[in-house]
Amino acid sequence: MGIKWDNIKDAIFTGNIAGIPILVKGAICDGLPVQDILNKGLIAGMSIVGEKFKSNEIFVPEVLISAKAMQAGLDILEPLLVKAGVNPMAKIVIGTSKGDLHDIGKNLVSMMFKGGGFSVIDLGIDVAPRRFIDEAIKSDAEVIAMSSLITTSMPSMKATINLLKIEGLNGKIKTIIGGAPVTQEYADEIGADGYADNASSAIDKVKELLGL
Ligand code: B1M
Repeated sequence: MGIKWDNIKDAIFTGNIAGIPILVKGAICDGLPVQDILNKGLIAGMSIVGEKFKSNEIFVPEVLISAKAMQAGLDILEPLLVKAGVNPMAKIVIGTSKGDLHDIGKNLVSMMFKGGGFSVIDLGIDVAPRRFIDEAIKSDAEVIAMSSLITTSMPSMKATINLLKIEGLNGKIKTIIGGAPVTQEYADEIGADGYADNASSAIDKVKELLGL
């Protein structure tokens, strides 16, 4: 069945948004386990995308198209995975911090998390500290991921981490931050558990934080 995984991986890598649903449905009809279709097909394809993105062999437009292809595959697999009782690796609440309307990078990170096997609750843009925390508690999430593209929205990330500390949730719910003006130094300064400078390293960082 090697060729089937290669077909799916290639379709993710080349961003074949129309082809992925056909390939995934074909694999399901052939009786292949949904977990294998996810891991050996879609996630393996997205890993290649992540590696090539990291090494500057491909760039944001290609990654966005691959991410859309990934989403098209996940949309078909998701109900089957739930039915099969396959648990996602962990739950992540993600959003762009309060005062900030930029969402392209956040969407990319969100898609990469989904592609990496995480369950993602995307709160969108302009997300206040209280909302991040309420949603993380409600959904029993292990991670809050915050994106900021403008310096004026960075203090809101600090406010979220401070609120987590006040509520005794710091450490129980891990925090990861990122976005163009954000740095490792800033993450250290505000007490974030993790920092990543791009979407693929965000996956590595969350896995590291959760010991996965
Ligand atoms: Co605005 N904008 N913008 N903008 N915008 C920037 C960010 C800016 C750097 C442009 C500039 O002046 N050179 C500047 C910020 C300056 C600063 O504070 N340092 C700026 C400004 C000033 C503004 C406005 C204030 C302009 C105005 O109204 N006068 C305004 C702010 C509105 C607001 O948010 N309140 C504004 C508005 C807009 C648009 C609405 C027009 C549009 C956003 C559309 C949208 O997002 N839907 C926009 C855009 C497109 C940009 C630029 C041109 C591109 C941003 C982008 O999408 N990059 C940007 C200049 C630039 O960056 N070259 C700029 C592509 C994206 C894939 O990269 O988001 O960096 P990025 O995400 C990366 C990494 O950062 C990382 O992974 C991603 C993939 O590698 N990452 C994470 C991101 N989040 C992460 C989270 C993680 C980990 C990694 O963990 C949780």
